[in-house]
Amino acid sequence: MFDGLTGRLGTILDGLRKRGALSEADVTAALREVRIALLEADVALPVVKEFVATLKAKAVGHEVLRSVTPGQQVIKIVHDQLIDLLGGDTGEGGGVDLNAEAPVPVLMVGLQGSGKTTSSAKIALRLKTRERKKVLMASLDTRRPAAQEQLRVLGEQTAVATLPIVADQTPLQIARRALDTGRREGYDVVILDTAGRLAIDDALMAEVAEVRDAVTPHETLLVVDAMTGQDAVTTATRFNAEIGITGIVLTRIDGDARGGAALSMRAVTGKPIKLIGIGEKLDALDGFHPDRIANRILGMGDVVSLVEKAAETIDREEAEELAKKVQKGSFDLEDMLAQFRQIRKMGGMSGIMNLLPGVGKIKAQLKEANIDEGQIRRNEAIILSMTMAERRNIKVLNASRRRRIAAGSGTTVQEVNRLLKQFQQTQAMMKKMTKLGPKGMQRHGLAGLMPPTR
Ligand SMILES: Nc1nc2c(ncn2[C@@H]2O[C@H](COP(=O)(O)OP(=O)(O)O)[C@@H](O)[C@H]2O)c(=O)[nH]1
Ligand SMILES: [Mg+2]
Repeated sequence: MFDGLTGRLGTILDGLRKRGALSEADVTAALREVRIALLEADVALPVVKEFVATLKAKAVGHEVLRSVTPGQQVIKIVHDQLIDLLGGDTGEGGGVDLNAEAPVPVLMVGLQGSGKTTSSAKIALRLKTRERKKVLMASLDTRRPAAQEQLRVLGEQTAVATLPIVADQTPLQIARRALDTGRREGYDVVILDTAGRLAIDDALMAEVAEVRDAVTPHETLLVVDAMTGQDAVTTATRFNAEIGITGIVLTRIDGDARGGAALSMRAVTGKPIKLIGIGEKLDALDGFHPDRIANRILGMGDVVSLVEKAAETIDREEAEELAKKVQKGSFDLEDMLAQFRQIRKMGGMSGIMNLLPGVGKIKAQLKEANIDEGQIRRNEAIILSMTMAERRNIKVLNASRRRRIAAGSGTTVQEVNRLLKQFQQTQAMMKKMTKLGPKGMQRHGLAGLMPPTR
């Protein structure tokens, strides 16, 4: 996501940062490049214009240009402006609003193939596991013969209830039956998955409107495919005008390198992106966090998502602990050991790579470093051969202790030294990451986080 934009903005902003003083002309020139970068990311033209105009108004202020770190200030302004563009920092990460009387009706609408049925199941699974909600799903798609069956199968895979299929019912009849069942059987949420069309037409809108009037949904979520770029934004505008939507589920973010739909959606439609689909698997759904996405776009890395991902794989407390330590800089070899284990549990480096700062650079570094699992295991063995006191304070590790550890772990003193060096780099990098902020980490590179090789 946002690959091109991240690279371009990174270069532009790095250029600003490197200069000590900034003139108004410098800022204007940089903003011209920002404009081009956004257009190339397929952001809607009116959105780009307003974005750049607002940036300019804020960035050429005297306080900014006269400050000690004008480049840094401009980057902060871009960062804040991006968060605004994406819908503001709500801190909640979107998600489905269930603040209504149960069973809360959630209507899923959108064009055919946008991901409605998949997203219905993903949302149901998310509500079930995260919020312990009892969810019922019903397919109102009577148009495609296999559609109701598709939802039933997804229900089985996620262990979420689906409304029994009754032949020859109309969408409206199914919707009513779903709500009745929801009420009678004590469901918290009823998700209604509608049929789509290949393009917006009156018949589609009439059918959806009829269902909407019958069930008065608390949430009407429009599902759109991010890869269709500005078409997704147009679709959202139409649906909102004709049906009235409460939020957007943007799917196939995983295949969308440019990000134009994500960046324009809020500004053009006025409706929030609530969830994003990031893959075909049923857990590939994320909340939409403008702040985290702005960080990602600016190459600051999405450390929060990284920690969350870790938390899903490992113990949540352990992950929170690690995040705290990273922030405080009190990271020791015990933590590094936990980290090695996590990396292995999380399915190697590739899964977490995209969440880390400076992705482009890291990929290159990773290739060079040629990480292998075996090396991670050897590093684990080295740390395991140390006493707890040694793990907490590596300063005590004199030559004879290092020899003992090498022998104990079946490695060499060189390997022990390499691990210790890497640990010190990681520690230093983590300090810098919190002190210098975003780009500090990128510049320093990720070598420190990676196990030494060779
Ligand atoms: N890569 C990717 N594929 C998705 C995503 N969401 C849905 N799909 C795929 O898109 C296809 C159509 O999805 P479906 O839910 O049947 O669309 P519907 O016609 O709107 O109900 C399926 O093959 C899904 O696996 C996503 O976020 N990422
Ligand atoms: Mg469908």
